[in-house]
Amino acid sequence: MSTQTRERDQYDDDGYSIYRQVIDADLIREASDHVDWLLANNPGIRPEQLHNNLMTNDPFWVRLVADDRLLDVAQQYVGPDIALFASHYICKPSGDGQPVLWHQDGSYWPLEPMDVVTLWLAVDDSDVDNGCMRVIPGTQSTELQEMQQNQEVDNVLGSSIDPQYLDESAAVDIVLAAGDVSVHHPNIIHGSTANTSQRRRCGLTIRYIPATTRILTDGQWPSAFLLRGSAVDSVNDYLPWPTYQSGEHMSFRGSDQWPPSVPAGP
Ligand SMILES: O=C(O)CCC(=O)C(=O)O
Repeated sequence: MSTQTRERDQYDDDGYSIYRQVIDADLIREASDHVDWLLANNPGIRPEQLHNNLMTNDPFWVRLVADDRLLDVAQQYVGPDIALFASHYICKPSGDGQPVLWHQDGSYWPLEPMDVVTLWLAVDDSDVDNGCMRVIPGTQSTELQEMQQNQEVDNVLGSSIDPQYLDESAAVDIVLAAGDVSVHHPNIIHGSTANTSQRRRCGLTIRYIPATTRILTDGQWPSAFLLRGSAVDSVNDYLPWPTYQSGEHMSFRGSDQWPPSVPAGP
């Protein structure tokens, strides 16, 4: 049985929590190199839009989201059998980094039940000046609403929540140092402003599900990996962990031995 932590208590009360210095500087450096590598290999994609469809065959990405320190945090929310649903670098370049308008994540997701948690790993220091994430505490109890198309300004999602659900005066800034992690609930109303500073603001969103949550998809979901524990029979089809190929993938510490032995299937 998992122990209730101070962070978990805050999540239950407010819909979010913060864990300091989860990932060491060397791995954060590799994550930052990974963003540069992805951008070089995917010309034309904005750095806010590095999505999980790019990770199906990316050993470093899987290595990062399967890091035991992140899974130990995720386990406090989803239990010991952990799969990945989605992951996305939101890398706001200096000067013209796009905002993420106020929204609820679960409204976009084909999950049944909506049992899922997001970890947001700071790849750069993230603060008010470079457009850190902002949350409205307590709104995890707001039912999921349909998001509305919104192109008033260039923005990452192209949609936002109806303003009637929004009390921006209650927003809290999630200020993180590189290597810190924030955790948020799929219903919490959150977003972030544009990055007009001279510093990049990069974070990796990681959406973890318990093996009991079904991904509703017609085909193979591009980032369905079993990361810890066991699968549940007939719930999801999981992808094999990608094998590192020199020259095809970004090299990283331990890449020649990647993947290690994978968790047992059903
Ligand atoms: O990175 C951001 O600014 C927003 C992140 C977000 O909306 C999310 O993780 O769901």
